Amino acid sequence: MSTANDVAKRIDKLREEINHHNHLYYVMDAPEIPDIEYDRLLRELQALENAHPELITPDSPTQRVGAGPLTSFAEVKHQVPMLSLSNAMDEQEVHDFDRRICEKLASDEVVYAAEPKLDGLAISLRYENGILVRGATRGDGSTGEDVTQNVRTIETIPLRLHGKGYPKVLEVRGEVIMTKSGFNKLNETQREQGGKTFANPRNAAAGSLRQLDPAVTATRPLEFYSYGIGQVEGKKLPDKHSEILKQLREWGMRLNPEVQVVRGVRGCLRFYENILKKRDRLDYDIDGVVYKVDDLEQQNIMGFVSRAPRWAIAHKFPAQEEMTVLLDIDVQVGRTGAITPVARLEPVFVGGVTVTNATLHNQDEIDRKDVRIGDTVVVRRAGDVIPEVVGMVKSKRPKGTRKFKMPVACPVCGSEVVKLETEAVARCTGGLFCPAQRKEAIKHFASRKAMDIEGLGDKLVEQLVDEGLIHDIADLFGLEKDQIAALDRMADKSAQNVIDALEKSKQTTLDRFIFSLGIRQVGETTARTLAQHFGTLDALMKAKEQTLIDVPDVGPVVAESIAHFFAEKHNQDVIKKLLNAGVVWPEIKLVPKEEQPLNGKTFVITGTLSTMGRDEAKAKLLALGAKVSGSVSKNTDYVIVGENPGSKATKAESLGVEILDEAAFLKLVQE
Ligand code: 9MJ
Repeated sequence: MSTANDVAKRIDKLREEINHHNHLYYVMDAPEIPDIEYDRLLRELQALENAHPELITPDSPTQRVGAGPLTSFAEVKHQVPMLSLSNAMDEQEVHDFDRRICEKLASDEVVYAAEPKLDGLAISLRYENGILVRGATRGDGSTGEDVTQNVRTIETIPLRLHGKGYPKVLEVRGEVIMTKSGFNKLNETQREQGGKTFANPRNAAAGSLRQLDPAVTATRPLEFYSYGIGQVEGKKLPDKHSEILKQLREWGMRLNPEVQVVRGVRGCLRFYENILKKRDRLDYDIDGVVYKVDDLEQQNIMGFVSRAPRWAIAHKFPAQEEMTVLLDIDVQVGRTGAITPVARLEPVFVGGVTVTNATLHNQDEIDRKDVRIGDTVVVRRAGDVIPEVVGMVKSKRPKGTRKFKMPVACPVCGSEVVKLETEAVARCTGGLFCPAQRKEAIKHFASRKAMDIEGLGDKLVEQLVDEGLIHDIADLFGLEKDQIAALDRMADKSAQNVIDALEKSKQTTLDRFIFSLGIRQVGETTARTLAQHFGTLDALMKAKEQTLIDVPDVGPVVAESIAHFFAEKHNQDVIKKLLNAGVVWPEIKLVPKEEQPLNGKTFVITGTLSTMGRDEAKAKLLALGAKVSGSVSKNTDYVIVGENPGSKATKAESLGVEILDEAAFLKLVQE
C-alpha cells in the first residue's frame, strides 16, 4: 500500500466488509465468515486508522464495538456500560498486559480472577428488591435490547434472588449459552422439521434469545453463568471480584465451577493450559479465558480505554474455525455402505493442526449450505471430532464453481447407490460384496472397543483384503504367520505379534462380541444392554423384533436392524465360523428382575461425569435393575450430580430427593 489514496480506499473497503458481516452476525444471527477472519478485518482497519487518524470517521465500525439493537425489541440504556474485553492472541500479549498492570500498580505480582471465556451472548439482569425486573442484551455496550420475557424462560436464571441482604438494585452480568449437547439436539430437531439450523451454539443462543415469541425461547436449551455486576444500589458489595462472585452465588446466581483466583502471570498461564486441556470435555463452547485484576481498588487505578477495561483481558484459544478453498469433493464408503462426501481442501491450520480433508456429511447438507467446488468454505475442527465444512462464503464465490452430485454407482464396487426417504445418507447396496464395506467392517471388528486386536491396523486390513487373504471377519482367525509376513512393511516378528494378538482376542466378553459384529444402530452401550438383557448370544439371535423392543432403550428402528442382521444366512455363517475358531466369553448370570440390587429405584443423571459418559452411567444403572428418567419428580429416588449440573439438581434439592455425587454413584454401582 503506497499512496494515501490507496490507504483511504482500503479503509473504505474494510469498513464496508465489516459492516456487512456485522449485519449478518448481529441482526441475522447467521455469520458467513469465522470469527478469526472478522477479527483480522477489524484489526487491519484499526491498524490503518491508528497510522492515519485523520481518516477516522464517527461511523467507522472501530468507533462502535458490537452492533446496534434490533428494531423489534425495546431499547434499554445501561446505567453502567457493559464492557467488552481486549484480546491477547498469544502468551507475549498476556505478558505485556501483566507488565502494564505491575508497572502502574508498582507491584511485583498481581492477584487475578481467572475465568473461562464463555462463547454466548452477554446479558444484564436487573433485580429490584430481589425480583428480576429486566433482562437486556449488551447491544453496543450502552444501549441493548429488552429481552426480559425471554430471559424469564431460562431455568438457571432465578426470578427472585435467594437468601437475604441483597442490594435494593442489583444488576448481574453474565453469559447466556447453549450447551453443545443441547445445540446438537436442537439442530437435529430443526432439520427434521425443516426449520433453520444454526452454525454453532453461540448463534443458536443468540437466535433463541432474540426470539420475538418467548414461547419459542422457552423450548431452547439455554443456560446462564454470571461473571460480574453492573449497577448496584443500597448496599456495599465486597472489594474483591472473586468475593462478589461468591456473594452472587449465595443469592442464587450460577457461577462457572472453573473460576479460580491465581497469582501473577504464571498463575494465569497455568490456568490457560489447564482449561485448554479440558476444553473438549466441557459441554459448552469457550473461546479462551479471561484474567481480571481481583482487587477492585486496583481495578479503579487501572481504569479504561474506550469501552474495554485495562484491568482485564481475554486470552484467546487457537481458532476452531478457518477459511480455505474447496478444491474437490470425493466420496468415501463406510462400514454400513454410507457414502460420505469428503472435501479436499487447500491445507489450512485450524484447531491446532493442518487440515486437508473435511466431511460434508451428505448431499442434503451440501445443497442446504450451497457449497460448490471452488468455493471458499469455513472449516471447523473442534477437539477430536472429524473436521467438517460448516458453510461457504458467498461474497468470495469465484466464477465457474461446480455443483457436487452424488454418484449413482459405488465408486469402489460399482453397485447401485440408493438413498431411502427416511435417511439423510446415500448407501452403496453392495453389502459385504463391496470391498470398501468389507474393509471397514473388519477394521471395526479389530478396533479397541470391539475385539481389540493389537497390531491389526487399518493399513494391514486393507492389504489383507486387497490381496484376497480375507473376505470376512472370521477369516482373520485362519491367517497364517507367513501370509502376513509376506505383506508390505511386515516382517516375521510383526507378523507373529498379529497372530498372538488374534489368539489373545478370542477371550472376549459378550458385549464386546455383539458390538464387534457391526450391527447397524448397535453401539457400545446398546451392545452392553443387549448382553445384560439376554445373557447368551443364542437368546439374542433368536429374539423376535417385538421382544427386542421390550429391552430398555431399544426402539423399533434398532430392534428391526438387530432382527434383520441375525436373520441373514451370511451373518449366521460368519458367527458360526467365529465360534468354531475359538472365540469365547464368560457366561453371564442373569439375575431375576426382583433380585436385582436397584430394582424399583428411579435415577436421574444431571451434569457431566468425569469418569464416563452419561450413556455408560445409564447402562450401568439399567444393568442393576434401576430405571433412569430424564426429569426429577417426587417419584425419583436418586439424582446423580456431575459437573455443571442443570436445574435438575436444584429441583431435587427442593423435593428432598437424595443426591449422589460421582464418587457416591461409583461406590453404589461397584457394590
Ligand atoms: C465471558 N464471556 O465468559 C467477561 N466473560 O468481563 C467473562 N466475559 C467480561 N468475563 C467484563 N468470564 C466484560 C466481559
